[in-house]
Amino acid sequence: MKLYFSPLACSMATRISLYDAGVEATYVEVNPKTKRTHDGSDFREINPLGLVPVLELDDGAVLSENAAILQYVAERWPESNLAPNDLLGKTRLRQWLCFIGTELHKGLFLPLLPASNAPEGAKEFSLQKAESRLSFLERELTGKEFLLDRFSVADAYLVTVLGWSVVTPIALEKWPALKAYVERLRKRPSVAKALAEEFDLYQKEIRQNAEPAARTA
Ligand SMILES: N[C@@H](CCC(=O)N[C@@H](CS)C(=O)NCC(=O)O)C(=O)O
Repeated sequence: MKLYFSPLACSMATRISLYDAGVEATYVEVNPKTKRTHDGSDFREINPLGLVPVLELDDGAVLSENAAILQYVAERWPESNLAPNDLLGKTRLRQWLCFIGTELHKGLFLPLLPASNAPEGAKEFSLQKAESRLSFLERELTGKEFLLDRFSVADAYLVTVLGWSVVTPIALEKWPALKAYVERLRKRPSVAKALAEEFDLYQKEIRQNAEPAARTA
């Protein structure tokens, strides 16, 4: 199984989940600027959209989209307890994955990332959503360790996306439960390992692309 990823991108959620589940995989880095892997292959032949994550299974099946891949990992290795088993719990998990993917990842953070080519108006429009989206999340996470009653793939996605705030005008200090959540989750071994590894790769990628900017998400 291969995970196509770019350092510190949303694909880190799958790396965290695989580490948490103790599942072996091959990690194939995609340069977000050139869309090439280390061996020079064009990643767009794997995903024509050029977007990570992509999970390629041993039988050659290619999976894309964070929410789908994360649920695949959780359901393929149920002993990892990365997702609930009951209908309501599964629905709550999907609710969070959709919220993170649409309201936070694409709707809020994407246009604000340094490498985004979103026009100023789009940045301003996104920033206006920060208050409602993050205050909602702040209320949901106050007094809770995780989004659900235990660590799940949704937490792997959320800690990845909230981590991008440092390169945006969003200061998490305004939402103390979110700040504490990120700090707490980053101490989890799977998160700490993924973050340390990808941070190093990210710095190399910046040097390689010769531009001090974060990726376009
Ligand atoms: N809808 C996709 C979006 C994935 C996505 O935005 N990936 C970003 C990294 S966080 C990416 O590959 N960006 C490269 C680009 O936009 O060219 C999903 O949820 O998986």
